[in-house]
Amino acid sequence: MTDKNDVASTFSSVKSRRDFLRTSAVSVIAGGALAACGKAGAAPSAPVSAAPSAPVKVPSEREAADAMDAMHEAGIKAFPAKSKGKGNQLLQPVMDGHTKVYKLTARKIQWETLAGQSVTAYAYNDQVPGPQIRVKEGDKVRIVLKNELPESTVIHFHGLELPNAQDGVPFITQPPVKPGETYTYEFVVPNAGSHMYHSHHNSATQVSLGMLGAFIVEPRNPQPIEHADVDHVMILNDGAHGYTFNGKSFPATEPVVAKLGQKLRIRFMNEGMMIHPMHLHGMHMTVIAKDGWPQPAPWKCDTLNIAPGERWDVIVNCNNKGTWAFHCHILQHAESDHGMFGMVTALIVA
Ligand SMILES: [Cu+2]
Repeated sequence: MTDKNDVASTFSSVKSRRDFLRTSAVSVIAGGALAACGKAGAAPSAPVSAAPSAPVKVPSEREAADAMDAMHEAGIKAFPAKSKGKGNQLLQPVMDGHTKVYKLTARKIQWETLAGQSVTAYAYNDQVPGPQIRVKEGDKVRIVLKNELPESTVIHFHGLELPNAQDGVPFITQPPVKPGETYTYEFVVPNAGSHMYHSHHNSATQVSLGMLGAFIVEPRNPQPIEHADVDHVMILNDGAHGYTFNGKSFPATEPVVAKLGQKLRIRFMNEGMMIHPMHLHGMHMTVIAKDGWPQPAPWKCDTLNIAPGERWDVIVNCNNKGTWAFHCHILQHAESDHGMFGMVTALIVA
């Protein structure tokens, strides 16, 4: 049962949803995501010890419920909210003979995870995630990294089975790329699949701040099951920027959109440091590949755990019309008493 004190404390913790979203990212950095969602962390700017000069009106249970519901509704109504900057944009190569040349500049920028909520980011080409590199098995590629960060960095091509010298690990395969320096990687693209590129230097900080991107290798001979009408890359992160999909937090996350009857391919990639069981409402997912490798037999699920470093490719037959919630099922990553935030988006089948 809820007594009057509980109702009063719930109501007093219900500051604005905007205040909550502003404080939640900071709390995640401090490792206190739970606190951000709970009453203690929701309103750090409101000292509880301040003595009110006027008597406080204790709201009714119904008033408290209405106040909470209004914030939940506001979050949903705001989706998909506009914010500055879009990551994971396809990067077109410059051709040098038969070699595809991709230029990546690492720079410190300000990045919006939500409208009006700027965070410090380390970004490739001013995007979080960095631009999407999409090549074919057997392509010759050259990646030119220019480091404009205030610290050294490198690029590791996560999942690609490269010659050792191109593996991008400081003091194992190469020296760190110092601020102001440029470093070139060059290789023939080996194994197909949904891969990633990211920093492998001071990586808990640098990857958390945005030094990451999708490196997708299309196979020369695709399997019939992987033909899809819509191809959606979803990069999960949970570091300095809070809980994000493709560098954005709900309600600024991008919806996944497909037409009724279409086949949707989702490429989940986890660049964070926590597991995220991704749950889709309304339709199941057919898992076709793990870390770029085709599964011996496709299998079905509606909740798929994506561990740090993993990539999972799934196909969704979009046969159920509607707007379907699509979120991480560690609920503290997705919802609080202030409404949905972080790792939430929707699959819209129209
Ligand atoms: Cu999660």
